[in-house]
Amino acid sequence: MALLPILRFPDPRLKKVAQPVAEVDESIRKLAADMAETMYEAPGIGLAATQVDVHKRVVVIDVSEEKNELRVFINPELSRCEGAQVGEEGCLSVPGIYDKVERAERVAITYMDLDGSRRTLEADGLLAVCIQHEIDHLNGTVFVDHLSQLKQLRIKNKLAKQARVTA
Ligand code: K1U
Ligand code: ZN
Repeated sequence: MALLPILRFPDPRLKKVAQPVAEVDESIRKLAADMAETMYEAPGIGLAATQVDVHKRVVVIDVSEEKNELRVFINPELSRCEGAQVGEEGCLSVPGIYDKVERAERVAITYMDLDGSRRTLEADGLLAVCIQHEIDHLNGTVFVDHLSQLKQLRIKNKLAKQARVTA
């Protein structure tokens, strides 16, 4: 397995729309394993392939306390969204920034698993939020895109300042 570098907002590659996976083969299973290692090491509760500059529709998520419930979603698609919830979100591509975002409370998705079998899942709470956050990444959207223009400008300035300090 390998740790993969994570793109940082406002890198324009985070705006690319990821392409569907035609076939779940060894290269996709290796990508998912590398993404999981990268997510656990960060640490985070999710990661989309877009964030590691691979523009394929692959997502890994583990919202468990013990970090022992890895979920891999290939070609995830929202099939149902119900209700609304507002919660604080962070992003491994926007380090140190947290803000409130409104999301659906419950979602249903279709996806393929690591064997290429088609599956469905219903989720609520943090898992539902994380699924929506990661599907946004696959569509080229970062959570700060849901915030006001003023907040986005402040975040860009803060991250640019951080980058100068660590350079
Ligand atoms: O996609 C990402 O950038 C990962 C992101 C997922 C996410 C977090 C919160 C709400 C929605 C989606 C993160 O994992 S940020 C880090 C984080 O939330 C966390 C880190 C360590 C322990 C617990 C949470
Ligand atoms: Zn993110």
